[in-house]
Amino acid sequence: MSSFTDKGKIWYNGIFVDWKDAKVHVLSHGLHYGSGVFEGIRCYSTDNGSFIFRLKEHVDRLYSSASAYRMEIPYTKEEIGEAIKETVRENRLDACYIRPLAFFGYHHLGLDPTGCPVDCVIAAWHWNAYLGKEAAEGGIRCAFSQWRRIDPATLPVTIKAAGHYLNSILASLDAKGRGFDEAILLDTKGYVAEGPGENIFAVKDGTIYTPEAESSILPGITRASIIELARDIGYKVVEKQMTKEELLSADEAFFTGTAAEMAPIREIDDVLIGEGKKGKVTRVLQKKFFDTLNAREKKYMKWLELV
Ligand code: PPE
Repeated sequence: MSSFTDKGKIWYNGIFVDWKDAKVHVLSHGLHYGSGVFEGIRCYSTDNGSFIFRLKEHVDRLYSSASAYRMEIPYTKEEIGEAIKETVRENRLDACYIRPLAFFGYHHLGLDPTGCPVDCVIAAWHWNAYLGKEAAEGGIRCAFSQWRRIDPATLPVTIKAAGHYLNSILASLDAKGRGFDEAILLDTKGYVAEGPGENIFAVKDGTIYTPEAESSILPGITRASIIELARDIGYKVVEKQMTKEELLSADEAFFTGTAAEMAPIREIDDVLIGEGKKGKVTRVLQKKFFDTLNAREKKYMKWLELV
């Protein structure tokens, strides 16, 4: 995990401040209760300029996340979209990861955040290979976590709220502590849900499976993109409940996510998935996906927004 370099500017409530000056009060509501919502967005450098992948969808999700917690972001979606692009430009970044965050700020403590200001920040930096340099090619080793994915009856799991990530942190610490690259969380019923920060797919006899959007998952923007690309190529994609056994006996499995991009899973709990290497379907999809991100697919240029 690479640490920050402290260089650059962060967009903070409408103005750019030096990286080291982007601070909050220790009694900010969001710090105590995780009452913040955020996004993870990627920008890619291509021969035709730098493009942000599915900016509109990410901004839309940020606002849905906020509304689940009755948080009113004091900017329009257009203003936030523009500020995201400006942050990339201001920092003279080409390929980067972008993290917009809105949180209940400093005013009072106590669980009802009504009256706390809504503070907004946008930071951007180089964040390569979330699951390690070799992941995209060689695949990763996963473990089923002892922690179950948060349940829709407990939290609005389909949105990206800061506090929800304590569940992901526990799963991640658990898997990494046992020497694995990443965790896989089951839902409270015992079906496969997702990774701590990734959606999961399996391939069996040429058909692609992924847990349905209604289950305990964050329905990822990468997930939706992969489903669309796969169907356009001609693969059958089925969104349904997936048992542990179905995943373990798959021919191929992979993770998708903004930070993780697309990473083959070669092993789960020391059981090889298929041949224990990047599978055929994964290879085809990954190429299509990376070509799309790099503005080499005319059909999907609709997903790219020029910085
Ligand atoms: N599930 C979870 C729980 C999740 O956090 C992410 C994104 C996804 C699925 C995939 O969603 P999408 O990025 O829209 O395809 N995780 C973000 C945060 C990761 C982090 O460690 O921080 C991300 O990838 O940006």
